[in-house]
Amino acid sequence: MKKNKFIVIEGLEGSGKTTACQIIKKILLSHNIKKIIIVRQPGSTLISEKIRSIIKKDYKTEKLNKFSELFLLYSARFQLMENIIKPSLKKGVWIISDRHNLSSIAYQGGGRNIDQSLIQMLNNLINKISKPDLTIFLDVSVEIGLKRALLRSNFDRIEKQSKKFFLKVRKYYFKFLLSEKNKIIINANNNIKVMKENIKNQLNTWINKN
Ligand code: Z5A
Repeated sequence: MKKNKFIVIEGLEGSGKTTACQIIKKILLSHNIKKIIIVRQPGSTLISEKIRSIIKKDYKTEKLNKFSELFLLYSARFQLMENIIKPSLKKGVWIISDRHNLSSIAYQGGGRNIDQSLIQMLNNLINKISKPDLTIFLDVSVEIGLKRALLRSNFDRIEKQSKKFFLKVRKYYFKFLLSEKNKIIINANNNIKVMKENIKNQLNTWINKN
């Protein structure tokens, strides 16, 4: 039987991460892997979901400081790692996580210009709890991603950022993906059917090898 793994999905808004999590779950089930949980970041614990709503809401009369945003995101991540991911991995459960450390490198480091050494320090603490076995990056253009996100619902606080912000986020994703050993990059500009086939082919190959 295969050892359980911690799989992370990353990408810009509208890249299809939520859709891909369900696709990945079905692929795992086809390998007779039954113990699977899907989590989202920030979120997926009681406290982390409360933090998520603070992060997404535009309070209008009070701007969320970029360091407050960073530490809130990591507070949510520590809650999730300690309370859900670590115990589940111990029980042999496969984890599919919608976003993880790389989002903070790209959004807070790239988008908000926070020093990467601070983010790296926090990532090191998170990685001590557990490190992902695989990162699947859904690569969508900023224009297509935002168009999809807008079709789905009104923009939240972060989605209201400028195109320049998201171009920097995308640039940082790629800069840091270079050093990521276990990764799969999927062209997410394609329609869902093509994206699904690409994920299926690459993930099946990875599962058979690992
Ligand atoms: N954030 C951060 O700054 N730092 C961090 O460390 C972390 C997060 C962890 C989370 O909000 C916000 O937190 C996010 C980054 C920040 N903010 N922004 N902006 P979220 O979870 O609400 O947003 P998101 O993570 O960006 O996800 P999303 O907007 O929900 O998009 P998605 O999950 O990638 O896509 P989807 O829901 O699967 O698809 C969106 C729509 O497009 C939907 O109608 C689909 O049917 C459609 N879709 C999906 N794929 C396709 C393809 N291939 N073709 C056509 N249509 C498609």
